[in-house]
Amino acid sequence: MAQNILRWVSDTVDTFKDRAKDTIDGHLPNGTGDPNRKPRDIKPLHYTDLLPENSEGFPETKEFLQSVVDILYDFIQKTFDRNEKVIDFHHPEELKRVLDLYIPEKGVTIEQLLQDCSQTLKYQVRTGHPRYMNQLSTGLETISLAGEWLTAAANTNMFTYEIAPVFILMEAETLQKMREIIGWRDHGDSILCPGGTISNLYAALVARHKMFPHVKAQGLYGLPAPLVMFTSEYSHYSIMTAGALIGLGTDNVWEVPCDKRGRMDATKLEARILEAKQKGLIPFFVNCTSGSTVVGAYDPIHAIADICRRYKVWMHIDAAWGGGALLSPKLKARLFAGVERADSVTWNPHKQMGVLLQCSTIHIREDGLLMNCNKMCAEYLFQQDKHYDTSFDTGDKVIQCGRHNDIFKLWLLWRAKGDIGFAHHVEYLWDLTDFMVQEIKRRGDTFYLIWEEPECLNVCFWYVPARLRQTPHNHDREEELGKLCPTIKARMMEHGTLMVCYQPLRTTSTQRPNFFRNIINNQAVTRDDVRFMLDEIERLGHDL
Ligand code: ABU
Repeated sequence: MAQNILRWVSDTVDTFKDRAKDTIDGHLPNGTGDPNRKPRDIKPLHYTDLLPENSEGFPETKEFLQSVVDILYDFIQKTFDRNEKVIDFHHPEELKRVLDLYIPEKGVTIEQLLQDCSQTLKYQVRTGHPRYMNQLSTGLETISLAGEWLTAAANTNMFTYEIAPVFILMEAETLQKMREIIGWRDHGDSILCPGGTISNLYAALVARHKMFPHVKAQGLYGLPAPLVMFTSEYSHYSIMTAGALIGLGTDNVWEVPCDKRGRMDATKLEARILEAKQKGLIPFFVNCTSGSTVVGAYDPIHAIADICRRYKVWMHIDAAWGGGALLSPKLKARLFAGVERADSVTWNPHKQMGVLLQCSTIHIREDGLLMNCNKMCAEYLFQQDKHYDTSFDTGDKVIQCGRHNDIFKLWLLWRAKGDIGFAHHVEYLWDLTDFMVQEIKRRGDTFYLIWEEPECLNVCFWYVPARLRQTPHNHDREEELGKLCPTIKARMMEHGTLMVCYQPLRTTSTQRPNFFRNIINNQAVTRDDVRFMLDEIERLGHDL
């Protein structure tokens, strides 16, 4: 018995030795099966029949992925088809009944998985549809989509050159180009982030590190006085988030009133900075918004930069939304004069540049700050004695460890369009927005434009039903018009024909009830779509 066991162990060891030798010699395992073999019917198969579980399963794996891609093609085709709905809306409880979300004990078949993929896209909002104008990120750029597919297949992490050599170089090249557009030719540092909120958080972290580097080790305990940040009342809430996350508290993020067009009032900024100083607080950070989320306003860069310089305060520009205008020389001159004076800039290619989600960047004027602020020198990952130039390892600049590859879909789209194509891309959006404004004006008292000359792609308005058209425009009328927005929006979604966002705008100095904010940020949108959108709102709201 003991001898049998010994022989079995010895035979098994020999087998493994042979396999190891064959593998080294390149004989075994035998690749991924015969790629020319006709695949079996994949419907009844399971994941165990595909790679990586089945090393001979390449033909079936390919067949499965082809079937998924066919489902994606169908979704893409419907996305751009104006006869198809933007959304097949169901309330959550109803949708739960329609979908099969249960995760079973025993895995389902490939056929079921393909059905799951179809069902998932059937009920997904078509955010690339020319009648989807709901959010700041809309559209479906084909080239960027291809980039995202490739990225998923490469499935790498962006922390070291060691495991993402091509993508790391691509990222460095593209971010340098973006800094050059900002106006920082030979200096600065940047990184791709998981969204504008995180980009803005980096700005606040780095600004504080520049002023009080010892906070990194000692926390807030060593500060001589509380720090204060300033931002316009219409800025994005992520500045508040940054204040909370870096330990200042939202009470120490001071809002600055805006002028009638929604731009930060620079005189009031200065007054607020002086007020903070008088109270013994330390002003350290001003956020200047370029393209505010609801209004689409561009704060006055030069005026704010002068004040920041005077009081030695870090100047950040949140151009997460409005940054696309940097790509058009004429829009840049109009909206971004002085951008190079900023200490940091957030710019989200997943917004006006149409890059697939997510793709956000933060740019810092002073090189080395990002690294010094965030590095933790984890030796298991960022070994300094690697055989290549480790300055290409970006992972220690960031506050996350694992970082998604967001560069390829941006780089590929920029390669496709070139600078000229991107200038046309953003100018087309501005032209179409201008057309929308003219079209609203042409329709007389059917619509009420809140900002008559939008600076960005945000068009804010009310639909005015016949019964209110002769009423003088005052607070009561605005309240009444505001009440109609949720009903019209609900009808848009139930009919599935259109999606436009609505919201109130309430700050210390503004009390505006609900109104529509339309965003044209999709190359598929045409003048006819703009006309359709206004006609459709009239149709959906005429009886209210
Ligand atoms: N991060 C701001 C996005 C808001 C919007 O799409 O409306």
